[in-house]
Amino acid sequence: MAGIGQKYNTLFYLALLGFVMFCKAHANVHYYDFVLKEKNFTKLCSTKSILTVNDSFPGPTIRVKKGDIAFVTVHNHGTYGVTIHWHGVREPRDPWSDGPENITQCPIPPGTSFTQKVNFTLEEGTLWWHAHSSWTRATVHGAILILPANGTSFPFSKPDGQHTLILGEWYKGDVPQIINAALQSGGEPNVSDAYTINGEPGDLYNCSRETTYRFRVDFGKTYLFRVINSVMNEELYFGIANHNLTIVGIDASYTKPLNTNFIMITPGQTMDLLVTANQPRDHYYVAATPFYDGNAMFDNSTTTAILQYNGNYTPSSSSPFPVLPALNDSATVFNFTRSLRSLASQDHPINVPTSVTRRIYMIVSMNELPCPNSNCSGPNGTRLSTSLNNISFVTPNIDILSAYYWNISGIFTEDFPDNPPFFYNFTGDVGGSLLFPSTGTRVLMFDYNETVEIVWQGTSLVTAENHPLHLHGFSFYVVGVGLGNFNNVTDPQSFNLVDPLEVNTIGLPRNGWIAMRFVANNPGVWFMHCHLDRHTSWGMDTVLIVRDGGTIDTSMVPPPKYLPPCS
Ligand SMILES: *[C@@H]1O[C@H](CO)[C@@H](O)[C@H](O)[C@H]1NC(C)=O
Ligand SMILES: *[C@@H]1O[C@H](CO)[C@@H](O)[C@H](O)[C@H]1NC(C)=O
Ligand SMILES: *[C@@H]1O[C@H](CO)[C@@H](O)[C@H](O)[C@H]1NC(C)=O
Ligand SMILES: *[C@@H]1O[C@H](CO)[C@@H](O)[C@H](O)[C@H]1NC(C)=O
Ligand SMILES: *[C@@H]1O[C@H](CO)[C@@H](O)[C@H](O)[C@H]1NC(C)=O
Ligand SMILES: *[C@@H]1O[C@H](CO)[C@@H](O)[C@H](O)[C@H]1NC(C)=O
Ligand SMILES: *[C@@H]1O[C@H](CO)[C@@H](O)[C@H](O)[C@H]1NC(C)=O
Ligand SMILES: *[C@@H]1O[C@H](CO)[C@@H](O)[C@H](O)[C@H]1NC(C)=O
Ligand SMILES: *[C@@H]1O[C@H](CO)[C@@H](O)[C@H](O)[C@H]1NC(C)=O
Ligand SMILES: *[C@@H]1O[C@H](CO)[C@@H](O)[C@H](O)[C@H]1NC(C)=O
Ligand SMILES: *[C@@H]1O[C@H](CO)[C@@H](O)[C@H](O)[C@H]1NC(C)=O
Ligand SMILES: *[C@@H]1O[C@H](CO)[C@@H](O)[C@H](O)[C@H]1NC(C)=O
Ligand SMILES: [Cu+2]
Repeated sequence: MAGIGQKYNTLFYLALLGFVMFCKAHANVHYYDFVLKEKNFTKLCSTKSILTVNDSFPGPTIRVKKGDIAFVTVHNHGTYGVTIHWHGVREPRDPWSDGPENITQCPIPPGTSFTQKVNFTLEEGTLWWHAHSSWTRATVHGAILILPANGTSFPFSKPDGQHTLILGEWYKGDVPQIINAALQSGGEPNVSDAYTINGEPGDLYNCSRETTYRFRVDFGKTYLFRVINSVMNEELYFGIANHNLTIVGIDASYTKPLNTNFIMITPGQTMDLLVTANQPRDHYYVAATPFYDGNAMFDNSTTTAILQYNGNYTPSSSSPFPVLPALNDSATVFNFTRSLRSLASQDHPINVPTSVTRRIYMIVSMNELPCPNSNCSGPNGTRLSTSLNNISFVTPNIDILSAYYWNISGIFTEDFPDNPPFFYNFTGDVGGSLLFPSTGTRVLMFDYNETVEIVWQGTSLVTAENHPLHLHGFSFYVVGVGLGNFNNVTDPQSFNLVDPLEVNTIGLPRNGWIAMRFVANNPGVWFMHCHLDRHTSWGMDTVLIVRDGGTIDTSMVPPPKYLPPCS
């Protein structure tokens, strides 16, 4: 008997070993070192030192396959503390590696290093990484390309080539100083001096013609363009002259192909586009310019690159330019957002919750805070502010994750409300005392596995405008989008539960609403915020805490041995 038992034991362990090796074979591990340091760049006729990763702007690309793991060690050779975030990577059960400053970790002090584990099990497509401290992400960001796992392929014909296209911007001033000055004055921060494509402003600005970025293509071939909007404060239109764009993925989730001649991409979003080089051999402008429907200050310039066909020919004396919608064409953008659908195929199924156990209605507002002597630079001498459910978020000095894990009291309260404190005509002609929010560090608590619906409702306080809302730790389904006030009886009747878009960031229409759903099955501490950084800085943020589910597989992993200290 013992012999048979031993034999079975041996077989069992051999099978287990085989299984472990099989798993190992399918999870490649990558190691990256990111060296944060200052580097001088000359753009727009002047030289300026910016914080970079490895001297490059944009920073290095992370290239993995679905199922891989990356360990990234950030070495801070700069002069102030910084954190890095893996935007759109859900990091199952592991908020310790997510990165937002004082939400999941304190900043990495100069002269020290911190290693984060990035788990690419759930996403496939294009994402990006960026600093998540003050406004350092303006120069500290790069692409993440997650290719299909071995033995699988794109849900479309394999493209002949790929191009990564990062929309960024250039500030002549020092970026952290710009937001610090605005927070002191209470007014608006200075806007950028140029937008950029892969770090280059293009030839519509002074002193940048020679360095304009060129995407080279062969006639007849089809390219996958992976577009990332890393801009701080503006949503952008993007197009390529005389060429159609076919959207096939957004935020590392495949979509039904949508043929269009422009896209509107918000800060935080990524879009994968197929472009066929089917036009006469020539040079064609690639351009991005803002979509803005509010009334704050913004950078109203246009960045360009060139789509350049290979071959021997004389290019036209003036290259064709893309036709993009008007600056404030909210109606066209609304239609665009509504036209996007997830692929929802057998190979790429969706899993949208059909019943909801937790309904949250959240108003998204611009606000004002009173200023002593009414001499701040905001409207009527106030200080500009923002809020979610009328609470302007106050960032603590100890990260919320540590405070939650080690039961440190006095850092946050677990009472972010599921509804606005009072109802009014959110999109009406409102003002007065409604302009002034409360302040606090109040978080939303969830039990493991709750099925959640959040309706984000824009308001017209101070200035109504589109807000790109972003959630860490999850992707969510956009089941409804509309204008005016959300009607909780009639609007749910037209929700799309068949093929809703699955994203991590979505533009909430000006004076409109978005209904989104997800399952709270990722235990941890997750930041939710507007991806316009001035709004984040003013308090358009909150935190979701998902409690452990009672088993190891449904609980947060333990903290790493070393975490950057809070001071
Ligand atoms: C995928 O295939 C490549 C090339 O054959 C190999 O180097 C790699 O280890 C494989 N990756 C996984 C995760 O199996
Ligand atoms: C960054 O630079 C360091 C030191 O020069 C190097 O070891 C590392 O491989 C570089 N990282 C990337 C992602 O290129
Ligand atoms: C950038 O250039 C300035 C002026 O030329 C110089 O003082 C500074 O040391 C340089 N900084 C770096 C990081 O190279
Ligand atoms: C990555 O996430 C998957 C899915 O949750 C999990 O099974 C796996 O253990 C994680 N890998 C690592 C190295 O943490
Ligand atoms: C763009 O798409 C439209 C509509 O499908 C089509 O008629 C047109 O030929 C396409 N243009 C190019 C340049 O492919
Ligand atoms: C933005 O620039 C365009 C031209 O590039 C101009 O027509 C428009 O009036 C400007 N809009 C604002 C609000 O400055
Ligand atoms: C709405 O978007 C769809 C898909 O892009 C497009 O075909 C249609 O022309 C748009 N309609 C309007 C009124 O813009
Ligand atoms: C984060 O906390 C540190 C102290 O641990 C503090 O110096 C820093 O200003 C805080 N950051 C923010 C954005 O509040
Ligand atoms: C809310 O205000 C808007 C704009 O003034 C108005 O069109 C709408 O009728 C109002 N809605 C209600 C329910 O009063
Ligand atoms: C979470 O929900 C899934 C799907 O309904 C279910 O299979 C699982 O058992 C639930 N887990 C817990 C811990 O409740
Ligand atoms: C500024 O004050 C005026 C007069 O009290 C008021 O009508 C207006 O709504 C205020 N505007 C803002 C944006 O606070
Ligand atoms: C529906 O909205 C009304 C206000 O318009 C609110 O009083 C009511 O509580 C809401 N019902 C639900 C189920 O959220
Ligand atoms: Cu916003």
